[in-house]
Amino acid sequence: MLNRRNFLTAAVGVAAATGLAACAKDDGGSGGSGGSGGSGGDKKITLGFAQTGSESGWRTANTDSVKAAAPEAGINLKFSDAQGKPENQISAIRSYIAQGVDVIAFSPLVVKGWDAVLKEAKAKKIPVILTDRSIETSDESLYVTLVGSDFTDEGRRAAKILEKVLEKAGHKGKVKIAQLEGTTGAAPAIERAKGFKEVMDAEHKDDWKIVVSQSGDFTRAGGKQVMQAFLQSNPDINVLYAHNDDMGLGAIQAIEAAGKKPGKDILIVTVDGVKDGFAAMAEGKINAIIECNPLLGPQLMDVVKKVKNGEKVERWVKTEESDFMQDQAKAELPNRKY
Ligand code: GZL
Repeated sequence: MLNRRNFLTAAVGVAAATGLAACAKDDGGSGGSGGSGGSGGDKKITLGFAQTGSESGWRTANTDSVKAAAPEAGINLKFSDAQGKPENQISAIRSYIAQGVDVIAFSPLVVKGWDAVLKEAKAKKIPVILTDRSIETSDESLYVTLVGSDFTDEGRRAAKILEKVLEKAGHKGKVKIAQLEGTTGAAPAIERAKGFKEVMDAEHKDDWKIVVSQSGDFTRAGGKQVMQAFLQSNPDINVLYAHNDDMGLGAIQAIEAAGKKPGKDILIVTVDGVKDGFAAMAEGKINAIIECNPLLGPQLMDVVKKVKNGEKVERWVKTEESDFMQDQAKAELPNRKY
């Protein structure tokens, strides 16, 4: 969600927020965050983390990474699971504010609706870090930084790798694309669709068309259910672009139930790179995967310490990730950590 303009504005925001963190630290005895969470010096930092839920293999790996990295960094972690409900995330953040944690981090389920609760955190001088997903806000000082991927770039990469998949398959004729979108209103869903469309509009105006597009909510069940409907309404689909592996894996079940061959009759590109996605790709059922790294725990803890110590942090700590074609799947599968 951050473009060049936002980035510059945000740099100012960082100064303000970091200043907050710094002055929070300078509060000394009041526990830095204005609560019992821990003042400067050697007292353990307390981090309140509000997770989205457990909707996908990616999310499970992300949760495991955060939970493992906290003790390794000597950080006291309070963790909550919103079970897919933004209102639960807001309640969890309010609870962390009331407990006076030192830092709050969360993966916003959707981009809108966070200003009020983040203003409450700012009023208590508790710095907020976004992990994984970004938000839309008019006040850039409400969070210090985003630790996560560039989803728009992932969408562009998905379209570019689809060009290679079509060439490798010797595809001829029109490309009729079904798109399984992530959770409605979530940054990865908005941005993976946007990046894909950018490339399609610029380079494939005449030969590619997204004939149907709907949210499968990042789950296997959602992907299967929506793909069943796609196949009934658009039986001539020949490409599936799924915003995550889990929806792609659900869609594969629907494609096979319809008597079609996933990876052959319908070429499939997904995003994430979880083990099960690579296993399906090794079986020839997925044609390419755009990696989105969930192992954000260590980076997050490093940023938490810097923010707590009033150090300057980048406005966006981007994660490194690669892209994989089907012929790389077998060799890569043993390396997958999630
Ligand atoms: C992406 C993350 C998305 C994954 C899905 O960073 O927010 O949410 O792509 C997960 O698997 O559910």
